[in-house]
Parts: sequence; C-alpha cells; structure tokens
Amino acid sequence: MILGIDGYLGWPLALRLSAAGHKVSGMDNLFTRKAVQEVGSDSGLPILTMEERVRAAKELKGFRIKFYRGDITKYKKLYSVIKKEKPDTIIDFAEERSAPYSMRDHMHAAYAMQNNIVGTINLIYAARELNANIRIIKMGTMGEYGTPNFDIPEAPYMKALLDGKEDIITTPKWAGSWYHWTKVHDTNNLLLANKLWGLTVTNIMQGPVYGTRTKDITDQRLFTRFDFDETWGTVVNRYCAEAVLGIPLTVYGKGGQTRGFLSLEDSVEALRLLVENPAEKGAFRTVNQFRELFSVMQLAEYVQTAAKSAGIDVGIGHVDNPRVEKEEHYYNVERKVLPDLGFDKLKHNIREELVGMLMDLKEQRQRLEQYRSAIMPKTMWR
Ligand code: USQ
Repeated sequence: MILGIDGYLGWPLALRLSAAGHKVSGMDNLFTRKAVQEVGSDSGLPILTMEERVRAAKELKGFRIKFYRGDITKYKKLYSVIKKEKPDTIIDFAEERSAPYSMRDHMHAAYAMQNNIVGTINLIYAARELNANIRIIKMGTMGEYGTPNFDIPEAPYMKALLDGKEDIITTPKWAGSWYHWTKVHDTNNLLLANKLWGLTVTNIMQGPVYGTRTKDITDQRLFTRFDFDETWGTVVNRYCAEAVLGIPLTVYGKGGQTRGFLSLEDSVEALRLLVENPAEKGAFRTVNQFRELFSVMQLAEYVQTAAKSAGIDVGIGHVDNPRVEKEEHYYNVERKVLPDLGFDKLKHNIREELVGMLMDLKEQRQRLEQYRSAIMPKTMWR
C-alpha cells in the first residue's frame, strides 16, 4: 500500500511494483495538486486524474491498482483502508514534501508540522492495532542530518562519549527547514514505536530526486507530475525547465551546497529493492538513499552541457540565496544497505538522463511558459 500514491514518487512506484507482480493499492488526499496551484504553478508534464491514470495503467499494462481518496491525518479513514486491503508493506510518502512551502509563513509551517507528524503517528497506531507485523517503509530525508562536519552514518543510533561517560544516543540531526524538522520528528516517533512495540521500520533518508520518467512510463497517459516552480521543484528539475525556457540556471549563492542525488528511476528501483528485501522482523533499518554526491554548481554545469547536446544554449546565473544554509561545507555519507542489495550495479548515466529530461521538457515548452513567473525564488528563509 502506497500512502501518497498520487505524488511524484508514489505513482511511478505503483507502476514499478505492479510491473514486478505485486498487488498495489494506495491512498492520497490530492493535496500537492492544489498546493502547487496555490503558488501559481502546475505540473510541467500534463498528468491525468488518479481515476484516469488507474484506467490507463489497466488498459496499457494490465495493472490493477486500487485507489482510495483520503487523508492519512484522518485516523478512521486510514484505519478502514488498511483493514480492508490488509497490506504486508506500507510505503508512506503522504507528507507535505516541500521545504520552501513550509517556510512561507506561520500557517504553512503549522500545516507541515500537523500534517506530517499526525499522519505518521496515525500510521504507527493503525499498524499496531491492525497487524503489528506490517512492514513500514517511511520516506524521510537526507536533510534530517543537515550538513555536519562528521561522516553521516547509516544507523538510527550511535555511541557518544560525553564528559568521559559513554552511552547510545540517536544519530544527531540538524535540519534546516520546518519541513525537514517534521521528518526528524517522524523518525523519533518511529524509533519509539519500534522500541516499545517492535514495529518493523525502514526509514529512508533520501536526497533530492530528478527526472521526468522511469522505464515503466512508456506513454503520456502514465506521466507522473513534474514540478519546477520555486516552491515545489527540486534543483535539477528546475534547472532543466529553466534551460528549456532560456532562463540562466538559478544556482543559489556560491553553489557549493552538496547533496546526495538520484534519478526517479533510481528512486523507484531502490524502493522496489527495499520492499522485496524487507528489514528483519522488529528491526529499525535506516537507509541513506542516493546515487552520487554533487554540488549544485556542478549540476548546473552538467545541465548546461546536456542542454547543448539537446540544441539549447543556456547560461548559469547566480541568485542571492533565499535560504539559510552553508554554501561550502564537508559532506560524506555512509551508504551500505542499497549497495548490498545490488543497487550500484543498476545501469545509470546522469548525462543521458539529463538529455532525456530536456527532450521531454522541450515538448512541453508552451506549458512551462505559462508558469514562468513562478520560477524565481521569492520565499525568503531569514
Ligand atoms: N537550489 C539551488 N537552486 C535552485 C533550487 C535549489 O541552488 O533553483 C539549492 C538549494 O539552495 C539547496 C539544494 O539546491 O541547497 C537542494 O534544494 P532542493 O530544492 O533541490 O531540495 P530540498 O529543498 O532540500 O528538498 C528536496 C525535496 C524534499 C527532500 C529533499 C532531500 O523537496 O522532499 O526531502 O530534497 S535533501 O535535500 O537531501 O534534504
């Protein structure tokens, strides 16, 4: 069961798991569709309604994906859907997933806190009451850690020595937005549920994702959403849309901000591996999920080069950083779980991926043009 099945990752994962022979159901309150319009934008790729998509997946691929419209912060609804579907695994993406959105003002910060934290606690209780053996796979974020000067471990706990005394503490977190903090609070709540009741949890710390498609998206009717505005778009997706619109790529500040990036195809494949190779019963498994580390400046250069081969000349612009974050820093992350499952052997080529994205977006130029004014950053974090 995929909570947040209508989202950028949720829908392609439903296709991937169906293609792998799993029985897939999902729930979504369709919040992202409305919230993107709220900031004067829309998906850069045209997407069907959930009902139409489910029909298209059946016609084109023979998949039977079940969709429930509902909000996981409404406990009774979540409880009744899990009770009916009896999933063995629940993947939870059903959260407000934009840092800039949570930084707009008090109302948006409070929404992110309430929606994300209440949703997770509802999932914890529903799983405990209905079937404590359900495997929970929760989408967290690499941003929970911030950008520390130590190597980021792939573990929920670590040894600490304080004033000569040693103990186990939770891995230190230092998030940089209200959104990223909601994920830290979720992690803490899942850790307690695991400790108290032995719930089986895979907590994914994922970096920013980029891409317009996966290998299952073979027809326009199966498109997933693609956001590129200042609030909902992630950096590489924004650069590619900007290139198509002839806007110099918006590197924030010095551009030394380094993150762990992965493509949409990598993300759904990693998730499939985690679903099919579950955590041991009663375990709490932390997964640092990304493919490669890049600075946002390096990525701008990659996109610029890929754009050239797609017949587009675009410059690199420097924008005053609207965020409060380190623009030059140490960043090293442990990554063992996915490589042990064979992830690093999967075919991957960022250059090809970027050229493919630019080609897809070139076809949507007129659509992107309508939302040009939503691109430059206006939400200041100070
Ligand atoms: N950035 C630019 N130019 C832009 C947009 C962003 O230089 O036009 C920079 C930001 O300043 C930041 C970095 O790119 O340093 C990443 O920003 P982002 O908007 O791509 O990603 P972020 O806000 O961190 O959030 C995204 C997803 C979120 C996920 C997170 C993973 O929206 O759901 O949790 O990536 S991570 O970044 O590892 O925390």
